[in-house]
Amino acid sequence: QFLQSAALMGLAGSALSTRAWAAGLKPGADSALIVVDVQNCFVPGGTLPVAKGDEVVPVINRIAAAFENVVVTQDWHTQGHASFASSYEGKKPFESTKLAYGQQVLWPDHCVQGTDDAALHKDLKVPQAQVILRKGFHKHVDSYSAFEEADRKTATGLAGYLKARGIKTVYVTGLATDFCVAWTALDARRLGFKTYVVEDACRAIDLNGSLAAAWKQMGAKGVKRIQSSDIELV
Ligand code: VGL
Ligand code: ZN
Repeated sequence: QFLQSAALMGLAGSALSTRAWAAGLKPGADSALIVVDVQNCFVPGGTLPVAKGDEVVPVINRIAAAFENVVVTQDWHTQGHASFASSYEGKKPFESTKLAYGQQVLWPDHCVQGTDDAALHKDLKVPQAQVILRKGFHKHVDSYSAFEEADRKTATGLAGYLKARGIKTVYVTGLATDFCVAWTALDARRLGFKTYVVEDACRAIDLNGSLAAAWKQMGAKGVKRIQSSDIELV
């Protein structure tokens, strides 16, 4: 009897340890979930739809239960924004151009302030969210990152907010993996936060290999790639 159950436990133990190295992550009071740009513009039917972007919603709703601290972001552009192809003669969406602060991908008009397109997805359920941070509202500067605008000078204030709240670890989710999620995660790491990206709680645009490049860069900079099943739900 004893030997039999010991053998069973051994088997179960090794099966578990080979299955998920990161399993059992327990976000505490010093962790925050960052929900990036889960807005109508970025799901099918929106102005800059990310393939299967709506699929992140149930995953985020499920893991949010494990977090006391939640930050939600919204891409929040002016009309005629510098990131819109329509702002330039002869430019088409998904081309790029050189702006004062560097190379800028040009997008279809999207997430214009106050429009239904810029509203959060109606099924996103994170009632405990404490801050909704809007970004990209300076007409001449884009902001993929929730921490710092594309000029790499203008802070959004999120790092100060999180540090003042005692947050040490962030879990980044949302849209799109290879743009706003990746830039947010890279800045979080650079600014001293332990940083996880929850892969199945994100979907990507994948423009000219941007998804593989984003994972490569995040890996090199110490951003950890996890799955929602690695987080212990209470
Ligand atoms: C995003 C492109 C343009 C994003 C925002 O949320 O990833 N991508 N604006
Ligand atoms: Zn944008």
